[in-house]
Amino acid sequence: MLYPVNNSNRLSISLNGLWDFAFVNDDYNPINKLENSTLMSVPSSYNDIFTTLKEREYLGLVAYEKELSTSSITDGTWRIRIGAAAHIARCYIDGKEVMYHNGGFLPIDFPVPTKEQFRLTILLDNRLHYQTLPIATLKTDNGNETMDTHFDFFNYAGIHRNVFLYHLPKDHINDIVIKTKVHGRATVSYQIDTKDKSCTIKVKDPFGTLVGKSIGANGDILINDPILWEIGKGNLYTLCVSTSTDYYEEQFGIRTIEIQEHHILLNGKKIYLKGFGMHEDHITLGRGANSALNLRDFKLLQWINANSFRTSHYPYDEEMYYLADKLGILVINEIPAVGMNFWSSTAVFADNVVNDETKEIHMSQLTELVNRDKNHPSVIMYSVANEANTHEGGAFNYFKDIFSHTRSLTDLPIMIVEWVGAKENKVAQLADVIGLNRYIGWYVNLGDLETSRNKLRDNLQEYYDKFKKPLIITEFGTDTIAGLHSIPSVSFSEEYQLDFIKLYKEVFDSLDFVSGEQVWNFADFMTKQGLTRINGNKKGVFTRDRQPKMVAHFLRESWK
Ligand code: BDP
Repeated sequence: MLYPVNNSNRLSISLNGLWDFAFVNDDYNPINKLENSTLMSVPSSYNDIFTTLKEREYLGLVAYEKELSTSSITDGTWRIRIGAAAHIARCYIDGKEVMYHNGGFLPIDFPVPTKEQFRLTILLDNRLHYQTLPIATLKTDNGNETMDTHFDFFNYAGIHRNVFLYHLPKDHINDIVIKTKVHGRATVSYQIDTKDKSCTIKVKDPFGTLVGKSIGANGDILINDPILWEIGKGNLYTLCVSTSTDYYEEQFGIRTIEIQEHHILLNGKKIYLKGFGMHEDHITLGRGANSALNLRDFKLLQWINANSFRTSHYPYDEEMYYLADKLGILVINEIPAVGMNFWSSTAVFADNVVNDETKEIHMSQLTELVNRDKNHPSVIMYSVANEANTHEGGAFNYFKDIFSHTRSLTDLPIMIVEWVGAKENKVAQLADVIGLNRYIGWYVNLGDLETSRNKLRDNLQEYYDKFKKPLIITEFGTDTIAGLHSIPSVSFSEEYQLDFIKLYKEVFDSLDFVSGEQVWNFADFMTKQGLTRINGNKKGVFTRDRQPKMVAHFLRESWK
């Protein structure tokens, strides 16, 4: 489905704001209007709005409710679109279930009736298990249901992204797929999913000048002297589609991505990624989307001279990709396959754990992700998992299918982000690019940066020697308390973060097969309570309120 817009043929109404909200039991049936409700802001996580731990760390179902009317336009179709709601959603119209969705980071889109008045209920379950992404273990402790999340971020829940009630004309355009090739000139191949096979297509260049035209639902348009999409130059073309009943404008960029030996090429030229793994994480809002905060993050990415980020560990709000398109920032787009690792000897890839059913969910979320983001020039590769137990026997068969499914969806390179050593790794040969997370000098050899230097170099070299693929160091960093200074530099101080990152950069600079460095993390972020997490993970180069730590100034200079 296309993103809701307003134009002469389409109407889109924001449903953001205050909704009725309640914590409800597992047997809750929305047949009647929600009782004893409170107000909840949409979009936001509900967790940090409340003042008791019971509500913040609640496990189970919540209900959101709103009265709506769609009788102002009686022809065509009305739909609801929720950018994302965590994690398992059931949507009801006047108490009748109309939509089920498993996947808290991807859109939910469904038709609603044309009616004077109806009640929309969204029932959300924040319980994760082995057949969800991310993975978690549900168990009973002292008679209470509890959940072990095997990932390092707070399990925020709620309606996290924009909600629209939108109207589409009869025989509307369902989808637009755009692919580009560059050969001196550029070929823009398009596919329009519409009944009107004689639709009109126009292409406008980044200045709004008409540069190509065509008729028909599929075709190629040749562009002379294309203005390429480049790092720092978000040159965007627009494909304007008119059918007998509908109109839609979709932006795209002209650029190529290739892997050549151990290099990543953008428009035929070798690139080196500089940037971060990020999180959607803010004070009070939790994982709720907000344009001001999104923009602030991009201003900081530009300030620090970063050219890229990974959507660790889940697909982000669509506005983030739109901003990356506009500003020429490269995105590694990650699916929420995180937590496939129990940090113990218990097998993850096994019958009753991460199994064929999990694989189906994993694949269907990849389909939804590529479908959503296929036309964004900023997306240069997909990451199919973060730190899965790829040394396990069962991991190869699982990921063989995940990779071949992803290849059937996209021509872009596919990455897997690894923690296991090269020797034990049974999966990385399936990838085009390997992401490596390394914490030598932090989780091991803490405080001993000299030993860490050699270990890190050997570690990366082993990866390259075995797989001969481009390597991006997708995570490296230290927990750092803003304002804590120490001479000599010791763990948790701003000096130690600086020394650690300097050392890693020296090692990367000496190895030709390293194609990028993404510091962990862009900003401090909330996690579950834990002995090594003092009010969250403090590996940010920026604080949670987006102010620089000392290392930010060093990165800004060296990424110039
Ligand atoms: C890696 C994870 C990341 C964590 C990070 C850390 O990929 O999600 O936050 O380590 O420990 O294992 O800070």
